[in-house]
Amino acid sequence: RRQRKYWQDATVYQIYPASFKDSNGDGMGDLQGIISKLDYIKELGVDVIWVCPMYDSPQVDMGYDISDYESVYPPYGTVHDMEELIEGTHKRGMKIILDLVINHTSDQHAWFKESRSSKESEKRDWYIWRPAKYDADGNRRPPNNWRSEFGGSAWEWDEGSQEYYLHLFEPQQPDLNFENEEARKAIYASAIEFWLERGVDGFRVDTVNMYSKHQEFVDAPIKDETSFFQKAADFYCNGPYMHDYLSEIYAILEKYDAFTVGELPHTPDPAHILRYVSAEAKQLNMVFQFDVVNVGLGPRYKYDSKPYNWALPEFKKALSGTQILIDDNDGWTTAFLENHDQARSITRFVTDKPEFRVQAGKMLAIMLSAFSGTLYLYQGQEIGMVNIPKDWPIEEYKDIDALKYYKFVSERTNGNQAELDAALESLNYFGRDNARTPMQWDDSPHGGFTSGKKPWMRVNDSFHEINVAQQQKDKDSTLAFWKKMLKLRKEYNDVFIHGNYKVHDMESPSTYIFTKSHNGQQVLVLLNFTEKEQEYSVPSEVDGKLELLVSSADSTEGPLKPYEGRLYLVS
Ligand code: TEU
Repeated sequence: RRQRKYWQDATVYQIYPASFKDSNGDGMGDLQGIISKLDYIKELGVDVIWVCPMYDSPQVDMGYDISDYESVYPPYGTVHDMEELIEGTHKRGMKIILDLVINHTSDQHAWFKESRSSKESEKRDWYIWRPAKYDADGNRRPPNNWRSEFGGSAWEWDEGSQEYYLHLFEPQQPDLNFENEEARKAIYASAIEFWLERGVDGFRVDTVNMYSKHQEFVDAPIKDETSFFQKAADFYCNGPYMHDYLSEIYAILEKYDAFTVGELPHTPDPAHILRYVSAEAKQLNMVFQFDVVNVGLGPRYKYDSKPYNWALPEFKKALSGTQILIDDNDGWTTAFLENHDQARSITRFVTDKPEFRVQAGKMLAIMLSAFSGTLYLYQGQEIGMVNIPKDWPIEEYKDIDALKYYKFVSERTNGNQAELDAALESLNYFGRDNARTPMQWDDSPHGGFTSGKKPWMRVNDSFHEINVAQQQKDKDSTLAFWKKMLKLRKEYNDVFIHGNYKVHDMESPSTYIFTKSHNGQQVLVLLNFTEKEQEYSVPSEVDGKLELLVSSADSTEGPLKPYEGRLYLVS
């Protein structure tokens, strides 16, 4: 094994600028709001903050549609505020990483405006333009049948210049053409070097495996008979030049000693993942695998599924895939359950029933803290925030992905109310909006998120019971528990963060029992995912006296209490 890097042992705290803290009462979170909470974050035991896109953007996809990489979305602040944030983070001994969104820009980016201006434009080839196809009846058709990630065609017809352009996400997010070297150099300079020069310590790299598309642009196989558009991830993910592009990016980052965590969707094969994260390959430092957050999703459309439509072994298998990835090789992994694209983990993977949700949150804290890899916490996870209340109407949902799905169901079923209710139920369970409600700071109006009259998105009504101020006063709170777990994780970092993982009850539908071992040191982790007491047996390879390090239910031995997590040191 190589020498350890600081980011391996780090806890990273993810901030969603729109919803973290509003400092000026306009209802939107902002950079000064983040700066005002740096001490809170530091005190939690965090080492690195990750700030989601704060760049200038028309906000079609909450800032993942960037119109200018070198300026800040005005409601969030200015580049000067960013410099202050970077400095404030460093002053407190923390690092800061930004989101790197370069697979696509906004259609309002100057480059795209120029590219679309005419077929002869100097920047035409910076994006992916293709002529129309025509069917037997002479109807215009897109170049192929690829479906975009948010549904509908991945191609948009441009009336002005009479060609289609590719967009793997919304039409307002045209894909850059990485085959064009000039475009690549320009995006590296604007999105990467500009911010490294201002002192950021690395990047979370958005959709990192989509830059290189198979250039034949052939039709994807028809698996969904109900639609012309088909899932095509195999054609636009992990394409032929992916690793060349990542080598170029790595070379830039290396000069600044910056680190990266890539978002790696549609890539289940461990050998394949290793090509991205092995230290020797010099591509990325670690990735987010998607198996865990995909548990229970519909096969054709992700929201075509019902709440809790999965069993515990699936969840354990997915998590285990992140843990065994780094056995006996020089790669690195991540431990996470939440981000701005995912529902709240307590609701999604355990239960948010009022009598159990605190237990559930503490149990997940034990699980995540004992996992190998860099730990990622999403804002609000530390206080056990839960999903949006079930009775919120669709009008409270803001995410383009959710609203498009709802519209799609409405069209598919001619507005059938039962189907629409089912769609809302699914969005309430899986939807991205669950993560995007404002942070719950206290029990004053709007949870103390804003002093203004109306936040950009409604605050989850649970702020009366779940908020930072209340939990700071309570030594048994989820917040206090997370602080304790993050300390333990540092204290026992060899075995928690770098240990070898082994699961002992993969097929059990009720419990999750695993061990971590490192150079003769061992811990045993016992988790009860049910609301009943559960007996367990100590795995045979656990050889020694069990010394309790922590229990989320204050028990020391005997059967596991409902949703209890317990962690023993084997000595
Ligand atoms: O997400 C990319 C991604 O692959 C998904 O998880 C995506 O959220 C899902 O397909 C939606 O159903 C990243 C960002 O995290 C996400 O917020 C952006 O919307 C997306 O890229 C486009 O930039």
